[in-house]
Amino acid sequence: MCGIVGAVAKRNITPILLQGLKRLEYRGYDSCGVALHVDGMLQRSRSTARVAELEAQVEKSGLSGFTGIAHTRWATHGAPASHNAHPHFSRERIALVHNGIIENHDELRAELKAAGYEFESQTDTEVIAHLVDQMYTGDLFETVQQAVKRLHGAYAIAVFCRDEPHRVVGARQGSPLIVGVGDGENFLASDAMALAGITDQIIYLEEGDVVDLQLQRCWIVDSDGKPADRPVRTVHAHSGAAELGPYRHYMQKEIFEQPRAIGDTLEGVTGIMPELFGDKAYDIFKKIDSVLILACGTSYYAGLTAKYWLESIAQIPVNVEIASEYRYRDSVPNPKALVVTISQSGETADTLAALKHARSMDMTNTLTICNVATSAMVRECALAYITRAGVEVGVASTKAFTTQLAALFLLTLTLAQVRGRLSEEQEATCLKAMRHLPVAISSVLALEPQIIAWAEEFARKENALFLGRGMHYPIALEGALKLKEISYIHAEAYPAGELKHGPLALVTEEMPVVTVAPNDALIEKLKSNMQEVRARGGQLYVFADADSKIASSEGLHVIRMPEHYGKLSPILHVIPLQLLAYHTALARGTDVDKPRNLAKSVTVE
Ligand code: HGA
Repeated sequence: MCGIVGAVAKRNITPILLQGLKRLEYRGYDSCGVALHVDGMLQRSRSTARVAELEAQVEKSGLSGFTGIAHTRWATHGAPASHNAHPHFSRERIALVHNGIIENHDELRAELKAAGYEFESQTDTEVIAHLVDQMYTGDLFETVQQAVKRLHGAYAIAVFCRDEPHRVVGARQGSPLIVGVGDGENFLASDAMALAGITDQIIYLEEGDVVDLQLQRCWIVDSDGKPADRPVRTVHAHSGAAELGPYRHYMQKEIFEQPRAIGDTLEGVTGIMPELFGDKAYDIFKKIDSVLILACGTSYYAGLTAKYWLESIAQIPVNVEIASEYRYRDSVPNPKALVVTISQSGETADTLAALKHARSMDMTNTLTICNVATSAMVRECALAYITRAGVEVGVASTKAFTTQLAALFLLTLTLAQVRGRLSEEQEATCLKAMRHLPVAISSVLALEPQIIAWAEEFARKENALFLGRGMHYPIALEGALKLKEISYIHAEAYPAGELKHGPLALVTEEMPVVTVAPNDALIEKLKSNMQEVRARGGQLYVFADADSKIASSEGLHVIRMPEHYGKLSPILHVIPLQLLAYHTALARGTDVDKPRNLAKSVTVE
């Protein structure tokens, strides 16, 4: 979601800005643009198509320069149209890009209109551009420091001025922004990946920081205007998304990468040791009395699955909360809780805010599970476990989810051990099962041809129900989310026991009901729920374990998974649901990797 790149150099920076935008494309966007300082003037090019189109447009116009900014936009205020695309200009003097939401934009717009400013867009961003122009003192760095004090909400901005060539000013509050330090040139970007191959010397700006980028200067002040000494880190970012190889879409590739991703995530786990989560992990794990998991979307479902594991294996009470709810509701803080945030990018705005909210209430035992070692969440938490899924390009998360589950299972075992609830024998059995996961997943992936046949049927439907029980209920939720995200079929998930309390009213012969049916202690209960569906003519599509004795019959379609995989079974059972969503979307001809209205790292509230 939204990408920012900025540069000040002695060479033409247009290719650097466009290349940076391409590397940020995986985050999802609906329009893009670039602005440069050209012969004492501001010039820009914007497009509602892909960055490649923008590149062609820029090439045609011959746009080039030494100072500039670029942006991929995921619209929050104003339609995805070229007049709303960034960069925004103010009076041909200020050029600005922004990631985030300015909450007091209405008030500022009214004030600026009264002062004679004309608005070309419906965005909240244009307000900042005019505000900077209105407050301009002749020194952009000084002006931006004052201007951001008027903003309420979240922002990462990059701005330059016609009258100050070789200067770009950046600021962040609630949205990510990094500085890339070069040799006689300096850069800004939403993440280090955008600058891969340009510089690996990265400074992570902190909340409230404002940075002055010039050719030989990279000067940062904090929110009080005091010089801020931020460390320069060497970051070896991958140079963008990997090749597609034999796959048609990144989502398909990422589904098939799961054996490798899980193997990498658990590599180095030779035993259950708190240190896997950080130096202070043992001390923190020893003193906690409960776990509070904060997350959004798919990561929230990973958290829900972990609740079943943690309570049954580690016997510790767990609450799982949707981050955007937790951050705004009155809750009773428990300083003895372990606060666990889960996020693929480690930058998810709601989760980050929920973490800060928890900390502001003295909940300082914090752990994050995330896929980006340099992310804000890792920096903000006392402990971290980095999943090693690799870059996930598809907007619909797959390998990030299963690697989160692997990390959460490891956390469960670790807490169980610290609490004296894990025998050596159990530890050995669990470790063996974890090590075997890549092979077990591969055998589930081999079911793809059978799932494709089901997907042909699903493609003709407009609604679907997903059922699961126990720790497979969150897996049903994830399956329904995958299907709606990329195929746009309305799908809902229920704990199977809830059917009779309402959703059964929806069941007709037209309603496919996907059932996650592992051969666990609840299988007989689940079979009864399936009968309830069949009795109303519903079509059952059941993913059953090989040993669960459920056979296909009229209206009951069965795909057999490998034998029951015990507590780790959710990791296997989500995989056919990912494939079902993928192939259904493919059959419906949707844009699988970039579903409408959605973006990847969700850095706005
Ligand atoms: N609110 C601004 C920027 C949105 C954003 O961060 N996109 O990723 C807009 O709507 O243009």
